[in-house]
Amino acid sequence: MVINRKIQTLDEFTIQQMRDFPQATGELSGLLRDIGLAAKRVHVEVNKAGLVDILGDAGTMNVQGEEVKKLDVFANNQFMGVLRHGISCAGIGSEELDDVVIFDDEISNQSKYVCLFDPLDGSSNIDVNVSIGTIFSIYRRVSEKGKPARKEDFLQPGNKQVAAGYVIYGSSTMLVYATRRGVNGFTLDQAIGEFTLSHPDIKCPEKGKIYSVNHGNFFQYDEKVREYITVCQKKDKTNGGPYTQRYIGSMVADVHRNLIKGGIFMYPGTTDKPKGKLRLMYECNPFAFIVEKAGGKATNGQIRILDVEPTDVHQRTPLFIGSRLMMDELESITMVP
Ligand code: P6P
Repeated sequence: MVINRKIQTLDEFTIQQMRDFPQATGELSGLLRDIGLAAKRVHVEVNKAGLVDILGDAGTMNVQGEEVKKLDVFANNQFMGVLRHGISCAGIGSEELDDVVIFDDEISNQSKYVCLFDPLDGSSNIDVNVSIGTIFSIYRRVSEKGKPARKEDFLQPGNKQVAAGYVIYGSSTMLVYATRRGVNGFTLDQAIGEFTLSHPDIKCPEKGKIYSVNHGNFFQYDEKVREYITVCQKKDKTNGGPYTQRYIGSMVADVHRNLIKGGIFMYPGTTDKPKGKLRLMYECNPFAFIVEKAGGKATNGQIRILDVEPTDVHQRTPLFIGSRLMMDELESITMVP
């Protein structure tokens, strides 16, 4: 009997990856499966969000008599819960947590990895039904296995990431993750309740025609950034200009679109916020890892995002990320002495 192997679930894919690497312990595969499980639970709640008024607003009791939590707190608790009770993670950092949480139990202390999360990025868009997402970053711990994880495990530069990914809760729910072996996308098949491989070996087009930036901050951007944005707007046969401007205001949605179609996303520093708005450790580093593995580039305007030495879990950074040739065009304007 021939088994239909065409539809490969996330679990089957991660197990296949493990079989291809006999020396692998399976911890990373297990960690990714845990994240997939939590993502499915968040998917269910996010898709009910429109009904929250019927079920009761966050902070109230719903019809089942349960306290309705804010969705980003709910998402944080789901990811923290599956990882704390799994066997592959020694602790997490999260946008929703003031400081890192070290799991410090016998099993977790034996784990090789720590994770950083933005559990529900763009959650302010939920009320207007705009796509939102979860972003995650995975590091091998540098502290001694067998003992509790330590703060330095979480403050490693992005070039030390073992894996990174995101979940986009949009027209469909997709989980995209990258390892050193490449970038793969899985779409949630609700008929079987599994993420199934839908976008194998994602490559970011080296050129695109979409630029994403918040024009409302235009006059607060550096002069060279404003010059590049003007280049994007000009008719020019040499670069295919003018480009199309698309800005959803949800990083996961904007960067995912550019990863698939080609494009550049910018959240520059402004006069009010010289470091920009986006967080290095659980927004910019994971996306920089993914986009670089797909053939694109990501900088803070001066250096590779992945080479920034972190000092705080919640530090912010300007971000320029996307198609290689568009990033080169940006740098030809903004990085000249
Ligand atoms: P602005 C959402 O709040 C977020 O953190 C990112 O997802 C998004 O790219 C950015 O902020 C949008 O910020 O200032 O343009 O509204």
